[in-house]
Amino acid sequence: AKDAFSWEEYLKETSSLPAPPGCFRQARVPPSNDFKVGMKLEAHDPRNSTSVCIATVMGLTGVRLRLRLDGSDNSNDFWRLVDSSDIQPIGNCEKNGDMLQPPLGFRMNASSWPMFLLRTLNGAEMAPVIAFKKEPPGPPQNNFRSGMKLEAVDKKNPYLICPATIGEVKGDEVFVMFDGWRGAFDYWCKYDSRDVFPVGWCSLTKHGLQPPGNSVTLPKSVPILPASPSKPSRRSMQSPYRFSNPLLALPVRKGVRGRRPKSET
Ligand code: MLY
Repeated sequence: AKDAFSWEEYLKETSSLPAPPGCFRQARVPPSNDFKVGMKLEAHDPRNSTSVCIATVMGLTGVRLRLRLDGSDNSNDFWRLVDSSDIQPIGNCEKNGDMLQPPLGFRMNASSWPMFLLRTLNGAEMAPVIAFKKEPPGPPQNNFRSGMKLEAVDKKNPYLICPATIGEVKGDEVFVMFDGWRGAFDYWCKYDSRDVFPVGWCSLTKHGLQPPGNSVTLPKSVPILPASPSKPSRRSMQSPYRFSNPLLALPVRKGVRGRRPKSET
C-alpha cells in the first residue's frame, strides 16, 4: 500500500539511526513459531509471577503467542515470545517438584481446582517441547543511547508493536518514547527487556507494526527555531506521518508555529 510505513524512509525523514542489534535481548535470527492455536502449555501468572498455571494459545502474532490462563476470564490475555523463559511445556512444573496453581481470579471455588485441572488437561493438545526456544542471553551492558530508534511493545495495548525512540538512558534502564503519541504511552524499562526489538524485527517475524502516531514530538534538547523562510519539502507535505524531528515536522501555516495537534488515544 502506498501509505505503508517504511523504516527506510522514516529514518531519513527524521535523520535518525536505529539502535544496533547488539543493544537488545533478542535472538539475532528470530526463532520460528511452531505453536498452534488451542495448544496448552505452562506459564507464569503475569499477575502473580510465583505461580505456574496452565495456559492456552489463543493466537499467534509473529513469534509472539497470545495466551489465556485456563480458569481465568477472557479479559486478561497476555503475550509472550516463543523464546520467553515465562513459558514451558506441560509437565515441567511437576518435574521440578512444584504444583500447578489456579490463576489469580480463578472463576470457580478454589476447592474445585484439582478437578478443573484434571478436566482441562484431559485430551488437551499439549505444545511440543521443540516449540519452546531457549531465551537468548542479554547484552553484558546497556548499549542504548538517547535518540536511537527501535520497535517496542505498547504496554497499554500489548498486542501492538510500534516505532519508538530512546529518550533517556539511566544505569540499566532506558526510557522508551512512542513516536507521535505525546508521551501518553512512554515507559522506563531495563535495557534487556524482552519488549523492545531492533528496527526491522516486525517485518522479519511477520508481526504487524503500527505506524507512528500523528502528533509532533518536540525533544526537550532542541531549541525553538525562528520561522523557516523555506517551504517544507514536498516529501514531508505528502507523508501521512508527522515527524519526531521538528526541523522536518512543522510546516508553518498562518503564522501558527509549533502548534500541537489534538491528542489522540
Ligand atoms: N488510542 C488507541 C490506541 C493507542 C495506541 C498507542 N500506541 C500505538 C502507542 C486505544 O487506546 O485504543
